[in-house]
Amino acid sequence: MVNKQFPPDFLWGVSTSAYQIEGAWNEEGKGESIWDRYSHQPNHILNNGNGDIACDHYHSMPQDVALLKELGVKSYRFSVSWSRVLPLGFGEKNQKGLDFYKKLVDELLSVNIKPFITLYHWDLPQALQDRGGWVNRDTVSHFTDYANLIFSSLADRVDMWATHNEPRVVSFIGYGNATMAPGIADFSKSYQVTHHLLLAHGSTVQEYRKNGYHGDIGIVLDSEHSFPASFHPEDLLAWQRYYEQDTGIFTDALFLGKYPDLLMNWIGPMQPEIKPGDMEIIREPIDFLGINYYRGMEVSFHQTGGYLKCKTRHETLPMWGYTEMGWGIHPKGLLMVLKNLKERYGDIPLVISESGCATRDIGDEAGYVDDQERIDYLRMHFESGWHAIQSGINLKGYYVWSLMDNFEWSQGYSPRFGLVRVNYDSLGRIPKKSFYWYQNVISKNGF
Ligand code: GCO
Repeated sequence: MVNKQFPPDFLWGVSTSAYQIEGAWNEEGKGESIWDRYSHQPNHILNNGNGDIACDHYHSMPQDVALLKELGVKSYRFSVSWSRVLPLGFGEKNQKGLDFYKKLVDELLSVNIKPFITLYHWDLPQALQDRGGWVNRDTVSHFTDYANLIFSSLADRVDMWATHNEPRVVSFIGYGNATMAPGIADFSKSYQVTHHLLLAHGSTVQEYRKNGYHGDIGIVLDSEHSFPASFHPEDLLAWQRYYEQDTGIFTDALFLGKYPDLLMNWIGPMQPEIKPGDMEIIREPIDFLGINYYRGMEVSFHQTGGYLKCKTRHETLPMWGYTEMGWGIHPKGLLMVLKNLKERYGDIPLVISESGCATRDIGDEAGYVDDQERIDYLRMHFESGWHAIQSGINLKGYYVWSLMDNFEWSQGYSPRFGLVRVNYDSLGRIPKKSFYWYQNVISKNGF
């Protein structure tokens, strides 16, 4: 029996990203990206892992599309590797790289799966990093040109696009605490990087419209459910700074055309340089907002809590513990994040563009994983999605992270997020119990 039925055109999907699955890091003309460079340097990645081979998706793409077909997803979210199609980030294109994505799109369409393409999932071409990366305003126009190249090759058959994935991670982790590429430990750059990422987003959306494409274009942000530890004014203000840096700096810019005052006043001289007209570009209306949701976070004031003076604590369900990432499990938080977005910015179409968890995942002799924990996690979060729809939130789809186990950035291959187990020695794929559970949810359009 199905208790929680979803709307008929609901987009059940799964997500991946290029660097995390493709491998073939220097094959068939691909240029070096900042993730290639960063992971090839010692001590950046757990066990000195890297994405050189990853899941070898570049070579086993048809097999992976067959898995998607078996799963029954309506849509598949993946990203294009910029340096695979433009090895230097600009100039000469690499036709073989473009052909790979064309073939992927053709395969997906042949089995009725709607491609959802992310243009930037963190893998800047290294040649652009050498020119200053996202601190350099020129990267904005290089990104727009790159996007145009992809649109001209694929936008006739692809009608769902995200400019960036989680720009916060690029700005504040790539450039702030440096545990992600390009590994620059300098928060004073983070705000200029944020501004340029958003500018690149806005100008790409404008190009998309100008060229008359008729699909949907948006952006993907990560949003935790954060909340203050108490009603003490110091905690409330600490939480507000935290929230504005985590989410508000992006959403206020995208939907209100301004950066949040409290945070801007707090960071003072680190404020970005904004040229006249920039905020109008950033505010260019989008067709949907993608939200990656993973966890709940309690925030309190702490005198030595970094320059934001915040301390965080993962909030998890009673008796549940934490995922293998150490993240708190907070399904209701998803509903709260969506409600909050609607309250602040109005009735924007929303998509859960990522949601999932890393679990302990021990395979049996055949490699089969009985990942009941993942099923429980997903069911509770789907339930929040369902409640969101019942309460009138315009939620269009739900993409599970991830189709298969893959390269989890600085944590290497240790956390496993997949519905499909990847044996990293043989590169074989073995669907887990959660794969079959999700297959059933999709086929019934509910659970
Ligand atoms: C992100 C990325 C994914 C991660 C996933 C699990 O959200 O960080 O989009 O690449 O792998 O979120 O951490």
